[in-house]
Amino acid sequence: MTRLGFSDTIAAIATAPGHAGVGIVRVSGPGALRVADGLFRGRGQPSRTRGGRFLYGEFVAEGAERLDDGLCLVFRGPHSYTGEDVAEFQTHGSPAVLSRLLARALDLGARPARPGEFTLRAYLAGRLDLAQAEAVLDLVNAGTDTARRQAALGLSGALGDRVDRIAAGLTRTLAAIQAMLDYPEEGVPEEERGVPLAQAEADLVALVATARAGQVATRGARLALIGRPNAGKSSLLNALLGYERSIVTPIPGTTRDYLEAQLSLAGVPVTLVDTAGLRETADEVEAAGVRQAVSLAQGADLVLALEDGSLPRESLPVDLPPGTRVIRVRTKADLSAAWEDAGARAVSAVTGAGLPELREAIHAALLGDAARGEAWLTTERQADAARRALAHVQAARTLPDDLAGYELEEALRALAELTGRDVSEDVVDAVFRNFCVGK
Ligand SMILES: Nc1nc2c(ncn2[C@@H]2O[C@H](COP(=O)(O)OP(=O)(O)OP(=O)(O)O)[C@@H](O)[C@H]2O)c(=O)[nH]1
Ligand SMILES: [Mg+2]
Repeated sequence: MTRLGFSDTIAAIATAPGHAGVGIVRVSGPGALRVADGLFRGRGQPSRTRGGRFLYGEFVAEGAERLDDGLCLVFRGPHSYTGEDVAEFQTHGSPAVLSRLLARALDLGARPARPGEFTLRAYLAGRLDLAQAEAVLDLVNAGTDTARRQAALGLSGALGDRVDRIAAGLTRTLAAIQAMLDYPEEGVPEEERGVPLAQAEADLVALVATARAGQVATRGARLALIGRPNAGKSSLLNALLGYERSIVTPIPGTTRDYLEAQLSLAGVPVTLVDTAGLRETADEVEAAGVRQAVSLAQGADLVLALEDGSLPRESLPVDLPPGTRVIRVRTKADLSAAWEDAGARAVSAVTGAGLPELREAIHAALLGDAARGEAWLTTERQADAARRALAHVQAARTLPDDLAGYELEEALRALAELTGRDVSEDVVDAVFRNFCVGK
């Protein structure tokens, strides 16, 4: 990495745009405390204050114009978020005050920070690994408790630890293989190769399985309700939401345009999508709705396939891509059942019977493979690296020692990418591009 040892000092408004009780301008870099000296007047001088302290006083612009009063927090590198000297100015949360304060900091020699640049500096200073930096972003964006919990785990370094444990096992096996390459007639003993590699494979399979849950927890899931006309899709959507969002009538073909509604299912943000009933139709408008329904189902994280339980069963006229997760639902369970199927959950939108179980089944289908309390993969970048590591370990298990050694080196490289110890600048840039300015 070529960007270590920054000579420039960066500044940004760290709080969200708009009016609030408190607003924060953050400055980091070798000149941070000099900038603070230039715009803060209080009982002490920031550059003469010990790290981890705060001063009360006022912020002044050029010509000694008083902008606001507030706090100046002083952090000294390496004991700061970025690892550099950092000053944070807490004022009243007024966009007018904050923009003047930032302008003054720039006058005094700071430059505007790019998105995520504070966290980038923390990463480059070795204070966070790349997975932790991504967890910072996940935490900032967390809208639900599940997302917050996973981000906090990621930020604690739990994901890096989990990956490091796997890497440590692979490294030991690689060392054993390399030590034996000079004595090929002996071969690496099973307990130093076969056994640990089987363990590493199992650990990686479990890790890869968390990717789906991690992405669902942080970004939410799309859940499409499909079925024939009058199957009860709109009624079930309303029942899950607890209010009348979608129009329900006894006329088949009521829903045409699809419709979305947000729901939090035990801390997971879910977008429910109600769709037009699937059938052959000469009505051009309805046919367009049916085409949309099929593509919505194909793009959903989970499909609820509804069939009317009060009528003879007919198969669903739709092909879903292999691997699509489907929960089958037998609707109208308050009426006498025309068919039974252990694979379909009986639900009544009228009485609410079966709804709690359906909610649980949805939650389990979305998060099922990942255990609570463990660090999950939360970005596609992480998932991709973990999948590649798994493929190399699987290859290594089947190959002779010399070739297995090569595969293990590749697996270790993929794991190092996951935690960001071995990544190109492009990857790092791509990660931090998603951040907001000031973080
Ligand atoms: N008894 C009973 N009737 C239901 C239930 N769910 C839906 N219905 C009735 O079934 C009819 C169709 O319900 P909708 O929710 O509009 O069905 P849909 O699948 O959205 O239909 P389209 O939008 O036309 O595709 C309405 O008359 C509902 O009152 C249920 O659980 N029990
Ligand atoms: Mg409908």
